[in-house]
Amino acid sequence: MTTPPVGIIMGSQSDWATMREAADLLDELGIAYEARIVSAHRTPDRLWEYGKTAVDKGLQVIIAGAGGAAHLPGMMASKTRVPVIGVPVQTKALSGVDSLYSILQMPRGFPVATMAIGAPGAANAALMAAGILALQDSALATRLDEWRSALSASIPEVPTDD
Ligand code: RP5
Repeated sequence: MTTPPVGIIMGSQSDWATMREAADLLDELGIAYEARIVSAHRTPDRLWEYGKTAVDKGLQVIIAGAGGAAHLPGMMASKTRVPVIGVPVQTKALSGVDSLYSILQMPRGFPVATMAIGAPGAANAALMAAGILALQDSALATRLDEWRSALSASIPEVPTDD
């Protein structure tokens, strides 16, 4: 079985409601992915194994979502040179600001491309992954350009009262 180019990983089943936004957008753009629960705190060995094998498996982008003390994206970035896009999942206690700060402020040397908090961030993570893959895939580049044009075309120029 060949590995898809994108890995979507998340700290918990509870993150899937958010991370599905990324999966749905990858589906829309015709990009294959795998989705896995890989927790930095609860399954550290799984995290280590996923990061250790990412390059050899052929993953090209990893989208990592987590909430709270969200160490998953940063730890994954420390374990593989595959680009990691971080999605701060919105938490109840601190509205996702905890997740955002946990993911965003990486030390020099191990970057995580950090998206917005919650569902918009997950969707943008998919679009960011698509942009990276489109550099080497002209058919995908065309699909992404069309997707962006359709979004622009859907925005009305004049506001209405309803
Ligand atoms: C993090 O803790 C997960 O990424 C999740 O966002 C948060 C809460 O997890 P659950 O208690 O819902 O499993 O590790």
